[in-house]
Amino acid sequence: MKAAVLNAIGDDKLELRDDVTTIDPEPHQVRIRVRATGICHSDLSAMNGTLPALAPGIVGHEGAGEVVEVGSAVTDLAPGDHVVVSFVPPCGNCPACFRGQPHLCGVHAIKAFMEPRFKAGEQPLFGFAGLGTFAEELVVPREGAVKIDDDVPFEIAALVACGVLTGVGAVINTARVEPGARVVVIGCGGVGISTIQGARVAGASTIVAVDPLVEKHDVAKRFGATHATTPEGLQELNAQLTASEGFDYAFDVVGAPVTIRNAFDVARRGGTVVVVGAGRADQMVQFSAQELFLHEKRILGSFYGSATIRRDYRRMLDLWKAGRLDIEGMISRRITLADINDGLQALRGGTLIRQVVTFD
Ligand code: CXF
Ligand code: ZN
Repeated sequence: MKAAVLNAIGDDKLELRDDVTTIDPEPHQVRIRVRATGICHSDLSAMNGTLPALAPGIVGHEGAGEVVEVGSAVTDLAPGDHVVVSFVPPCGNCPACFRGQPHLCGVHAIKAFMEPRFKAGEQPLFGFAGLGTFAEELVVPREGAVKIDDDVPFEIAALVACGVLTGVGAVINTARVEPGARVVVIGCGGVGISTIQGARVAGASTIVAVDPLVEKHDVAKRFGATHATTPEGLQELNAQLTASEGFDYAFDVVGAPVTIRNAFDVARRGGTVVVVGAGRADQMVQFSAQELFLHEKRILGSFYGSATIRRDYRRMLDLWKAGRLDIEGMISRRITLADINDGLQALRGGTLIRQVVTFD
């Protein structure tokens, strides 16, 4: 099959090959034919070493497709089923799953990260985040494939797999934003736009979008932002909209020390700072010992929208069906796998929300 291979961390291009195969599914695994995958910023972060990834391997972690083969122990999925694939398949049987935090389950995710499930000739290939959707097929644990209705377009389902759920989930699951809240969202990529949409769905009264690229400001407003500014203009908007008291909720959707610190600074005393952006392991953010207790701001990490995937994929698709989440509008461009390097380069340019790779 065809796949785009990352030969070494640090490469800025993927190698298109047509001699890649998957392993045969084990009893509890399923083989999926990928029908659509989004190109997420985290794929670039895997390639450039910001996020942990093993090479040679296949990146891509935001996908949907069709089941083509099920392992001998899988009784509740069948060839032909349409599924969203997840980079955190919950095992259902560990402390994180038992306490109701299945998005923090490491059982399948760690195994999948370390265990190559592809080969190019005899060379084993890893899958980024345990997936590797820049390939025509992949093998995942049964818990990592969630059945959806046949009438949902694969490109819509693909975006739900990462960007949409990460952003909307940060608002409704992690932060639990309440109607009337004043919200600021720093960073307007695919996850940032989804965070803005989540805030709109949650009934926020004020949604300020912050991005250095002014081209993004009108885009953010299309998805529900009530105001938009560059980082330099944020203090002035804070003065205008909150009398400088600060926002109830400040979302960092960049993952850089400066943007996390800005989010902290524009949250009100007693407000909530949510770190959604996927930052580097070696970058530090500073807070003074005094400001942490004195201002009683709550700093929450948000991983994968604090999602329970079997509940939340359906919730996202129900909101989309009801016209309350605009997922089509997030698709800036459709390409094929042959153009993946062009797609990655375009994403580095910064102005696109989501590009979707479709497969026939
Ligand atoms: C990432 C987080 C780290 C694993 C892959 C996905 N989240 C969003 O892109
Ligand atoms: Zn992603």
